[in-house]
Amino acid sequence: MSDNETSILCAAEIIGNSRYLCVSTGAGVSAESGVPTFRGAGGKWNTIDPEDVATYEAFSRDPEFVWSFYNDRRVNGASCRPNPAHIAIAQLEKRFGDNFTLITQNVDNLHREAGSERILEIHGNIWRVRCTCCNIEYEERTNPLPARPYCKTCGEGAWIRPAVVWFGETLDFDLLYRANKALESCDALLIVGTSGYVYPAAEFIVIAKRSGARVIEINVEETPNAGFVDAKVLGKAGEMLPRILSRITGEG
Ligand code: BV8
Repeated sequence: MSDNETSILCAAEIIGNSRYLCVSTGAGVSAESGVPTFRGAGGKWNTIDPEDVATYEAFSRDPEFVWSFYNDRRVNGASCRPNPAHIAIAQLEKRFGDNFTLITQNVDNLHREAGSERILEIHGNIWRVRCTCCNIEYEERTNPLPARPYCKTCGEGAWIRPAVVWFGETLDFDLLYRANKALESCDALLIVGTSGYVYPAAEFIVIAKRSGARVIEINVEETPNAGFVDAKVLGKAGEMLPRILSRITGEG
């Protein structure tokens, strides 16, 4: 049996025998849907400096340039659909019921479109906007948005921004509190498609391990988490997750 097959079996055993499952996802879970990742081969940050487009300072300096970056992602995102990884995670949620929490760094909405409901979008959502004047937040599906998008309430001159968390901005306290509670409660943490580079998400494995959870990681390459995981599944999330799920359900 290959090492990876052994890891798939080990992952299925951990999840199948756990009481409370936490899943933490990054950009890699959406790669097979056509959403570019940030780091690694073809990563967004290989050609664009995050400081130029994903900070409040960048937006204050040149909001049109920042919106051109997010409009490109919205236009690309409109043609992206959930892949088998998103669907498998939604099926795991159905299996675990209230003893399940999905924490995602992704802003692409694909977990919701796949049917996930117990989801914490800790970095926000690219289909939501927030007014920089009145602070109202709402879903805005106009795609692409105008080069200079303004608040639907305040009107001309009142810029809206993407309702996402930029570097240097704090995460929503309630979301972070709920994520930490779930990580402290789980006895299995499944980490899918994250480079483990961005904080505070990079620390989720520490919280879960400290609480006694066993950890599985699915990635196409080794990450800094490698030394801490109980099962390391090397492969594409869209291929590995259905294989793990079928082992759990006895169909595989
Ligand atoms: C904060 C939203 C308080 C916008 C994003 C402690 C130490 C050092 C630095 C810090 C720290 N605390 C805070 C910081 C600063 C900063 C940070 O972490 N910097 C990094 C660069 C070191 N953090 C913050 O500013 C956070 N705020 O902590 O507030 C504070 C503030 C200042 C100072 C102290 C405390 C806010 C961070 C949120 C930033 N916003 N996104 C947007 O999307 O436009 S982050 C951005 O990166 C995305 O959300 C993305 O999801 C996220 C993380 O990246 P990944 O998801 O991991 O994606 P990546 O491309 O890196 O990796 C993809 C992985 O998938 C790879 O491993 C690849 O191998 C794998 N893969 C590819 N294909 C597949 C696959 N795996 C499986 N299957 C496949 N098919």
